[in-house]
Amino acid sequence: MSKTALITGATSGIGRATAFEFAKHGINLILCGRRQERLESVEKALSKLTDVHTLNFDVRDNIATLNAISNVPDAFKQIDILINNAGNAHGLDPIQTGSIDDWDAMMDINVKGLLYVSKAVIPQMTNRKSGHIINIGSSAGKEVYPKGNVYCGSKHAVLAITEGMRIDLNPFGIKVTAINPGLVETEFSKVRFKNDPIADTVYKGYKALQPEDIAEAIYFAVSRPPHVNIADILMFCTAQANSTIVNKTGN
Ligand code: NDP
Ligand code: 8X3
Repeated sequence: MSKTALITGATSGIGRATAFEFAKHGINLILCGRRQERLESVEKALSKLTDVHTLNFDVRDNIATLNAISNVPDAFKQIDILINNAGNAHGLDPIQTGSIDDWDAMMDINVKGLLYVSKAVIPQMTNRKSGHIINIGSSAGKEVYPKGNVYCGSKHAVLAITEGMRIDLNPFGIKVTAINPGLVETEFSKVRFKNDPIADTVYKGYKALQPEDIAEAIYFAVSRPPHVNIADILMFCTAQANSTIVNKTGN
């Protein structure tokens, strides 16, 4: 029987690429996001390959999250794989001048949103004693960089929560994985810099990771045999050595 995956943030970037990768392998999909027209276009593209259901909710809204996930059609009720991917950086400012709205957005979406979605999905996994949760962390969850303060804090929290999940869900045989990319060319910088043209310079002068590179690593993790759990992957493009060293002397 085909597995079903719920992917948050499936309207763009890493989540969207993961939806395409999973569809190639016949995994049924529950695709989540807030931009309805994007949800519809991904559904249209992928429903030729697999069964797709879309859910439009904001992960910051605990009640909307629980309602949406509880009310999926019967054919999608068993969620085997949860990809907690929705998230962004908002702003890149020193701590002394950072915006409280940006801080709220990052903690509410990247941390609390991940918890709300997990809370809605985990009970059925513990009941069945099976499942796989993949949290999209970041190299920013392993290393703090200048002006990264709260975004890095949110991703450090994602990694701590991932480890906590792996411990608490161990008796239930549930796999828990963190995938931690460095720079990936998505809409991430457009969101971080609020559509300022500076976003266009972030991926210039080198070849950044592409969302499909992360999607392949995610599929690798979910396609291991039952006794293998990929606990943690840190991925950089070749030009990136760590959070602050990127060789931008290419084209
Ligand atoms: P994108 O901006 O391309 O995608 C972000 C996704 O998150 C969108 O689908 C968006 O959907 C969704 N999202 C954002 N806010 C909310 C919300 N409040 N409720 C529901 N969905 C939301 O960025 P990426 O693909 O790059 O980011 C995906 C994840 O990868 C994030 O967790 C990010 O921190 C992480 N990451 C990114 C890296 C990068 O360099 N790009 C590197 C390391 C980690 P919609 O707007 O339709 O709701
Ligand atoms: C995204 C990568 O370096 O912009 O998590 O924080 S970085």
